[in-house]
Amino acid sequence: MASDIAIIGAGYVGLPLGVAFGKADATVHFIDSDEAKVHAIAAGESYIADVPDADLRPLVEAGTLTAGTDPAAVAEVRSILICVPTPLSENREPDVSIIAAAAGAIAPHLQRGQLVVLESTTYPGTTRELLAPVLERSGLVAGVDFHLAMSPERIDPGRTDFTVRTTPKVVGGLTPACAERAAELYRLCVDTIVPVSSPDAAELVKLLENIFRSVNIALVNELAVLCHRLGLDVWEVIDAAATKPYGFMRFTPGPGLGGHCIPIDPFYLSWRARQFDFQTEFIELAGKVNTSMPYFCVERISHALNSVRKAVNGSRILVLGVSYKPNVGDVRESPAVKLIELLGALGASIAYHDPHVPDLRDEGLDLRSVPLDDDAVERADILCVVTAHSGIDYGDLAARAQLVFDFRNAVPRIDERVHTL
Ligand code: SAJ
Repeated sequence: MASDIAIIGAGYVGLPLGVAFGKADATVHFIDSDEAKVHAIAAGESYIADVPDADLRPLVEAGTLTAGTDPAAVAEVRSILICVPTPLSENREPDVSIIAAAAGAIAPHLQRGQLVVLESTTYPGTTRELLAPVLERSGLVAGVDFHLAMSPERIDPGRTDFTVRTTPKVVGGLTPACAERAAELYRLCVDTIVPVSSPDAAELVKLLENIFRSVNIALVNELAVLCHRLGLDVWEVIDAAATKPYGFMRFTPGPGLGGHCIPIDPFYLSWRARQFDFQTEFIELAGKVNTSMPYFCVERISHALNSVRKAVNGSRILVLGVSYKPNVGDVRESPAVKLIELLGALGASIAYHDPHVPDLRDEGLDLRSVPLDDDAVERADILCVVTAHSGIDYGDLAARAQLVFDFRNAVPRIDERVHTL
């Protein structure tokens, strides 16, 4: 029985999207090169925190969701969604090779009348200039023989207040007919469709969303450094500014920028802009400020230890929270990892506690999360709150610790032992 939809890439974007379509009674076939993912789906076992087994299993058992590794299966479906990673290369340039590989795998099996949608975050022009020509190796013409559109993913891991259905979906088609065909598909599982004039516009919308965050986070990070010089409390200033009921959006400083979106996506646009002799100075400056924050934090930790006549070298430092943001276990691009590396290079003895991250072996660090027992807390020369997960009693920790550096304004400032950004 052919499925309605094939989803290429069953990761943190593809799996929740497929489940949302499945719940709307569309049949979905996941195609992923990772056999472990394929087997897990077939067993109704989710490997994505936001997708409970209770959502996945019934759809698999009903035959609504299936999975496989063979791209030839796309020949049987009406619509093909590409949800593959778009990382940066070694020299911080867009790496769209995974999109190209997915398109190359689809092309031999592409059928007349099918719809192909790219969901991966990428630079404006990717759909038209990279995806279309590879798919046209099929002999079919994009926008004529098959529909082609771009609809950027807006899956936010860990978020529960907005779902696939309640998050508006931007859609840009190669032609108006392509856009309408894509909109018709997404209406199955999304309440609000936002049509834009082209795939390029849709690609740029997503980048603007994430560059907006990167630049504003850099702004408050720069303010945090300035406030330290001025002897002002950056948290007080931001909290008071956030009382403005209009024209302001609260961002908070921290040890840097983590995750697989915000530190990466802006450089897809700055790379593309350079092809048009254009310097995206905001993006570059934001990147400079955000990547400088772990170094600033090391300086602040050093000064805090100095205030009790200790050096970083030889100090026992307990890092609290190493994932890239609260209440997730993802450590990709996490500034905590950079911070640990820098402190280790200065001779500190590092331990960490993170209930969501059992170990840091994948980050090249021979460290496992330690329990927050008295020994760990009281033996530490300084306890550093780098990512403030929920469910931790920061006040109790502050009372037990010798010294605290709080990078997230999570610790009650009970006395002068608690230092903050
Ligand atoms: N961060 C700060 N200060 C802030 C906000 C974030 O230092 O005020 C840091 C975080 O600690 C983290 C990094 O920036 O290290 C990124 O945080 P994020 O809140 O932007 O979370 P992400 O990376 O998961 O971004 C995702 C994005 N979602 C999609 O791409 C679909 C982003 O567009 C969302 O706006 C964001 O989640 C969100 O709002 O949670």
